[in-house]
Amino acid sequence: MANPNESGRGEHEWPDPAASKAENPVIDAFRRWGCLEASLDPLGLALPRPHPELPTEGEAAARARGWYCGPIGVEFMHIPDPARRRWVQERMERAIPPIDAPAVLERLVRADLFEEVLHGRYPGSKRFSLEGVTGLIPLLDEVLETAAAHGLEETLIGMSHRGRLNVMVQIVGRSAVDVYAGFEDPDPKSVLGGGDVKYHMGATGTYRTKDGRTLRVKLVSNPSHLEAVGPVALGRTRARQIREGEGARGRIMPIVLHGDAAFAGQGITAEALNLAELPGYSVGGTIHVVVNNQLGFTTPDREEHSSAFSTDVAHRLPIPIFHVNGEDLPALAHVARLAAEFRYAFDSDVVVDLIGYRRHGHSEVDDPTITQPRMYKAIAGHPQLWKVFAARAGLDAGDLPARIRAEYGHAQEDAKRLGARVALAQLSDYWSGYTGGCHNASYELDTGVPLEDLRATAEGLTRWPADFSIHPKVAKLLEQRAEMAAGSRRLDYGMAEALAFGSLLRQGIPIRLSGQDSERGTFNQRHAVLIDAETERKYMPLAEVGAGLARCEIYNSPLSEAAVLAFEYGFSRDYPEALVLWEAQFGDFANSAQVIIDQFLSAGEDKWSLLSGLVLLLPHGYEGQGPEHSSARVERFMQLAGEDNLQICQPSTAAQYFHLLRRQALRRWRKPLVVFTPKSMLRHAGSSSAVEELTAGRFQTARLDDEALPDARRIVIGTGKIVNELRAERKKRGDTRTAILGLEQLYPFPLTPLTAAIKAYAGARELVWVQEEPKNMGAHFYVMPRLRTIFGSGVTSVKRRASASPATGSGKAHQMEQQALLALAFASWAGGEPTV
Ligand SMILES: Cc1ncc(C[n+]2csc(CCOP(=O)(O)OP(=O)(O)O)c2C)c(N)n1
Repeated sequence: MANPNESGRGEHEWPDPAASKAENPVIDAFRRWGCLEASLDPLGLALPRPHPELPTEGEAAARARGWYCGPIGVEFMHIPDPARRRWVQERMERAIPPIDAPAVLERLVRADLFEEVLHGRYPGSKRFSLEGVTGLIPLLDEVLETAAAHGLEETLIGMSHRGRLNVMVQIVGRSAVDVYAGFEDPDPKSVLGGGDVKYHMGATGTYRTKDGRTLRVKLVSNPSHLEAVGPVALGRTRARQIREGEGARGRIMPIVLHGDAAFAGQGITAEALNLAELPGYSVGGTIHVVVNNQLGFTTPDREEHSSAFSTDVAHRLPIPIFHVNGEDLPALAHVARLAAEFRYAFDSDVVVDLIGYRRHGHSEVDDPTITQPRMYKAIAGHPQLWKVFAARAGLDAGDLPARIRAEYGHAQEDAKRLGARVALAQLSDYWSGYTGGCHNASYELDTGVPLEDLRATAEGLTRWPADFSIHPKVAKLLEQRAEMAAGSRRLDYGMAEALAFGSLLRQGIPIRLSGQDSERGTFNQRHAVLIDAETERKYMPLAEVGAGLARCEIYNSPLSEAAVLAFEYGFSRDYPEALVLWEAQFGDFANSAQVIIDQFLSAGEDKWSLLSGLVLLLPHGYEGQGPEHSSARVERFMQLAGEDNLQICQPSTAAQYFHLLRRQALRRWRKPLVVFTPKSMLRHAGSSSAVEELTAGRFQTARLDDEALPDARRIVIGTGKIVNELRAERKKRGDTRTAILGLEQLYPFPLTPLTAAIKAYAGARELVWVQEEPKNMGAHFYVMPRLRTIFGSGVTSVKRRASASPATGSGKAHQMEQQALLALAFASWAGGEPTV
């Protein structure tokens, strides 16, 4: 069931205070600063940074230097919990264990030669080679082996371009033939205008541990926008863990790989790290690996971050950060083991900074000697990692390289003959009942709920436990909600939403909603989670609306948009049966998550054939609250609309909102739904509904006029709040010649019902589109040609004049504009296009 009481930050036990007492100050200094003098750069170009507090003389210093300034540098003294610090310390202050050198050598040969064969066979192709950091493969091997020993059964990997193809083969378990086939680019006609480049595609497969266990591996589809995929992987993991139930955090673990420049530079990294310990988002710890080649395209790391390491952003968490020389294989394996052990010991994130170099240019078509001549001179004389390792370990690779080179060579020839694209990712079974593609009328269904069920739901929604001290204002609100269900008061949006959620939970459909202040609701409208007035204990009425309910999770999110929306998108990807919603505080703030909207929600199906039924609740409407609290940027969503990729709706009544939410959950068509939600209209009489409107019917994509106006000469069409304002204005004017229609679904455009609604007014000579937004915003550009198709030349529009900013900052100016807008909407004029 919902878990508002789940423990979060600040609940750690610190069992042994004695462990934090001051020890030998010399050793302590190395624990704190030793990483700065560690020997981390395989090229030997990045000099250690001598620290004044690190003594150079003495037995204790020599011992501590051996532990903390060798091939591993660790940052852990910022962790407040002495038990965690001691855990790291104990494992650092001993010798690095030996490794199975022949086995590691084979893995390195495979990783290096996979790239070498690609380089030879597809010269000039971009592949974002792993060479220089091929130690990543044995590192991941060790993480997976260690985690498997702790019960891991599945991992979800989020990563960008660097080494992705190599990881697909060595870790995800896809065949080299499948991956090389991407370079052949066969059957281009099948992906005209769609698909994605090969180093962004997702993949699923199986990893085999040395003792014969198999792990499911899911490599998450990734857009070019660096770091965006990390929180998507976390949301997917959380969904998979919930599906699996008890103990699943041990069985399913995410691994997120980062580039050094991107980890330091992208804001979403900080947002995503911040999710680690929050009850609504935690996944029992993520293994982060920074695949650090000391460069970001042409830019050296000293120009990428102000801090000594690219990983400093991770200091925000009480977790260890291990830096390791990427060519020291025993050290690398040790760090990988420690990372996985730490995750399992403390349910915690952990960061490994794997430091290597980049053998070629950023992509293989780029010449790096132009910008890093010194570094690339060193790289030119630096052998591949497998050769370095074989020499150091005193191993003779024998015919292994020749065999593996031949193996990959044959794979490439097979790929050439294949002549077809290979689907590297398979959807999980739970997607089998759902469909994407273009809309089909057969997907539609009635979404009403019998009155008895609504009343039973409402009963659960409006009571609270005997020992719960309810805030008097909330008690009053719940009383009013009870009246709404009883039929003695009209329903508002808050109750319509609660009844939609409650009725779905009773039907076995899980709900997950997160957003800033979403438990109470920014506009004091939701009250999905009640707070005890004495103890601040949380109580969620939705969890009490019946027996055997589906799971309900409603969370206040942290004050982030990009990572939280990415997380919820990820969650929706692995929970198609659930209604998953993300709410922006005000619609404008969704801007901060635009990458996720563009790259995943809008384009995910086109690029990767992946569906999502995520709902975005975006408060929208012009109410004199200023430029950043007015517009959810309708225009941006309209511009993204194509191939029925999204649903974009603005329900203007409580009942419409109820049916829209239920439609989203009950249909088998899974498409993201963008809902422009009201603010002042939340409790407005004009948008209220009778409870009976919830008992039958479905969401109306075009809202008809409540008044019969058979002689209407004009039709005014709008969407959202303005429709209610137009109706009030019509009443004030005693106008009987103007019919008012609401466009409740902007996309997919409801051509058939809207045409029927318009054609019903046979005497209408004018059709006027009215919007609150300026001419260059809102749905104007999108709607006008469509209305002309239906109505012909008599279509005009009323809107604010084109503007650089969405709205005025003055409440009074807003009122003047709004009055002018309504006046123009009712002024009969022909041809011109007045603006306010
Ligand atoms: C948000 C974003 N900005 C810019 C780019 C263009 N870009 C692609 S890779 C790259 C360099 C990334 O460096 P790093 O994170 O260190 O990874 P590396 O390629 O070195 O492995 C850049 C700037 C991008 N893909 N995404």
